Amino acid sequence: MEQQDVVIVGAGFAGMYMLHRLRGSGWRARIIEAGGGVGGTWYWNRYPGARCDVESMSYSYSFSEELQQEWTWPHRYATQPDILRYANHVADRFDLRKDITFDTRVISAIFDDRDGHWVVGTDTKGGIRARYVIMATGCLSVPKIPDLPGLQEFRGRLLHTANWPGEGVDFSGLSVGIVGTGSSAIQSIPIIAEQAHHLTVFQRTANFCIPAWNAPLAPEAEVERKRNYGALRQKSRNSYAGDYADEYYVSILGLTLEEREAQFEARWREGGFNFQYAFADLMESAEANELAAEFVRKKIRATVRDPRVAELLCPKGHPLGTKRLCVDTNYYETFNRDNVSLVDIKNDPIVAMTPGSLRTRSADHPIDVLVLATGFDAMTGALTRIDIRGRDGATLKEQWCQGAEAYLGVAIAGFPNMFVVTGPGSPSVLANMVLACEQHVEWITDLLDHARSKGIERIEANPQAQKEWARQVTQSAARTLYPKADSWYLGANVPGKPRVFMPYVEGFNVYTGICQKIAAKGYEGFHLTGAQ
Ligand code: N01
Repeated sequence: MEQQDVVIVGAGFAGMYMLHRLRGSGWRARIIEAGGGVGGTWYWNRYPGARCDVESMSYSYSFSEELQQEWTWPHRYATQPDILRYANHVADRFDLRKDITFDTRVISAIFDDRDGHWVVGTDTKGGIRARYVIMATGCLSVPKIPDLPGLQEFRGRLLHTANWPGEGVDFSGLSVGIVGTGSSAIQSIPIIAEQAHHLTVFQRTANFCIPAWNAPLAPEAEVERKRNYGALRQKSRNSYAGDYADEYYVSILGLTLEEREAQFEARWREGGFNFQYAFADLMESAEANELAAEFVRKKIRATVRDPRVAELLCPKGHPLGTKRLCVDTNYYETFNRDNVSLVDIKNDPIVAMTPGSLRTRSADHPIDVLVLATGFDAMTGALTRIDIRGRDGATLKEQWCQGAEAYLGVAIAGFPNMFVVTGPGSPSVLANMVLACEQHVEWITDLLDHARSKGIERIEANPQAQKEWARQVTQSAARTLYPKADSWYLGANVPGKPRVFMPYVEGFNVYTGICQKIAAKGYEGFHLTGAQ
C-alpha cells in the first residue's frame, strides 16, 4: 500500500497551498483530487458569468511575494477562466502536479487506532496509508439537486451551475428555465438572457444584490497596489473579512436621515461586500438592517420598469446579509428585457416537470434547458459523504447528526490526526476564502512541525474544548441577525440537516488571534501524545 506522511483531499486553493507548505517543511504528501485538474470550486463552477466577488488582488495567494508581483489580474473581479488559469499557473510554478492524483475520489478514511495511521480509500486505486489526513474539500463543493416533482420525466437538458460542462453551453434559440436566485443564478442570469430565446427565472426567495461595478483593472492601480502589497496583505489579515477594503464601521442608527442616505449611496457606489461590512450595527440591529434593506429595495424599484416584477425582486422576510449578499452585474436590469420572465414559486409552486416544461400551479412553462442554481450542502456535505471513521470506529456522519462541531473549525474530537481546512466553526465563508485557507494551512503545518519536533504522534481535539468552541460559535451568531434567515450558513437549505450556525462570526482577525494564542500555549485544547 502506498505510504505518505500526509494525504490531502482536494486540489483547490486550500489543498494546493497545503501541499506546497508541507513540502517546504519536509513532509511527504499527496493530494487526491476528484476533478481532472486543480482549482476546486473554480474547476467545477464554470457557469456563464462565474467570477469572484472579492477583488482579485485580494482573492489570491499572499504567501509568495514573487507570485503576487508577477501575476496580473485583468479585471477588478476576475472571471472563472482567469481564476482557473491562475490556479494552473500556481500548480506549474510550484511544481505541484507530480504529487497530485487527479480523477480520483476519496470514498473513505479509516483511522487505525493501533498505530495511529489513516487508511484513505479511493474509487480508482488501492488505499494510501498516512499518519495525517487533511480535508481540503471546500465549503461549497457538494451541489444540491432539489427534489422537483417528476424531474426524471424532463427530456430537455438538465444542468447544475456547480457542475457545468467544460465546453460551455450554447443557449441560442432555446427556452431556458433557471431555478434559484442565489449568487450563482445572479451571475449567470444576465449572460444566459443575452443568448437564450427566452429565460424564465423561478424564484423562491428574492436576494439582496449590490453592484460589482466590475471593470478592467487600471494599470496605475495595479502598480500602486503591488508597490504596497505587503501592507495591504497585513491590513487584510488584521481585518474582519480578510480583505484590504477599508472597514468603516459607521453606526447606521447614529446617522441623520441625510447622512444615512449619503453613506448608503457611497457604499453602493463603491460596490461589493463593503455595503454589509461598512456598518457597525447592520448585522446586529433589526432596525438598522431594515433601513439598509429599504435602501436596496428603492434601488430595485428604480431599476426594474415593471412594478409587479420589481416588487417580486424586492427581498422581504430576511434581513440583508443573513443570506449571503450577492454581488451582481446587470442582474436587476435583466428583468427589463422582453425575453425574461420571473415566476414567484413561493406563491405559485412547482407542481410537476413534464418532458418539455416546468409546471407551476397556475401555468405550464415550456423549456428546452433547465438550469439548477440550487446551491450546495455547505460546509459539511463534502466531509459527511466520505466514510470517515475515527477512533472506536465512530463515523463522522453519526457524530455530526445533531450538528457539526469542530474545534476551531480545524480538528474533531474522536478523529485524531485529521484536520479540516476552513471547517465548520471557522470564519471561512464570511471571510476572503483564499486568506482564510492560507491561515489554516500555515497553522496546521506549524502544529505538525511542532508534533514532529516533540516526538508526538497523535493529535486530537479535546471534547470539552470542542464543546466550548461550538458554544462560542453559536453564542456569537445568536448576538447577530444571521440566524434569522433560512440560509445555508445554518444548513437550512438541506432537508433534514440539523440547524447549527456554522461559520464563526466574530471576524477573521479575532479568530486568527485566538489560533495564535492557542498555539503559543502549546496547542491548548488538544491531546498531544507520543508513540502508544
Ligand atoms: O446557492 P444558494 P448558490 N426549489 O444556496 C434556491 C458562493 N458563490 O450556488 O433561498 C426552489 O445561495 C434557493 O432558494 P431559497 C456564495 O458563498 C460565490 O447561488 O432556499 N428553489 C436559492 O435561491 C454563495 O452564497 C460566488 O428559498 C430552490 C438558490 O436556489 C454560495 O456559493 C458565486 C430549491 C440557491 O442559492 C451558494 O450560491 C456563486 C428548491 N427546491 C456562488 N432549492 C462568487 O461570486 C434551492 N433553491 C464568488
